[in-house]
Amino acid sequence: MALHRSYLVVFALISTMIPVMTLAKELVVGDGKGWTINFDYQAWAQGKDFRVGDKLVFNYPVGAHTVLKVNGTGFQNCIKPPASEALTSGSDEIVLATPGRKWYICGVGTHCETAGQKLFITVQPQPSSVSPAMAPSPVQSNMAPSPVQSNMAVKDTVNYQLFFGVMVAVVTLALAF
Ligand SMILES: [Cu+2]
Repeated sequence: MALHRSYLVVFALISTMIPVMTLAKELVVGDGKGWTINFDYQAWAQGKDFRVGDKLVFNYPVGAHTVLKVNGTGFQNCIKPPASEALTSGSDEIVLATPGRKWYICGVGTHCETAGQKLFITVQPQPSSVSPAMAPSPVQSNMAPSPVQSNMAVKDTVNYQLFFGVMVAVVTLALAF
């Protein structure tokens, strides 16, 4: 009986963790076009949900382009940081570690200036990974999404997924005890 209960607890914890883990996405910049010239990266970024923990992937033929992280001024005026800072692998992965605005440009030739090879995104904070096992009261006392999502102004399916995971965990815990 005690064993049965601990299985339920473990299941509750896992069902909370799975949606949190699947929240991290891999975003291939430019999709099939990759990181290239004469592509509208602002249009590509439009409407996409960039979250802390997500990964950007820049795909391009080695030597054809580079990836440079710059600030807003660098983005506006295509100011290249030292070449030593460039990513050059042809399949560069950048994990979005902090929320806020991020700017990337190509450092080759005048790709940034004349061919629009620049990307600007705004990274949203990762939804707080509230564990109902650790803090059951705010989730159970109020079934509205607000206690879990109070610091987010988002209504995307990912958050519903997280909320669903929390609900499953709460119900499972309720059955266990
Ligand atoms: Cu380039």
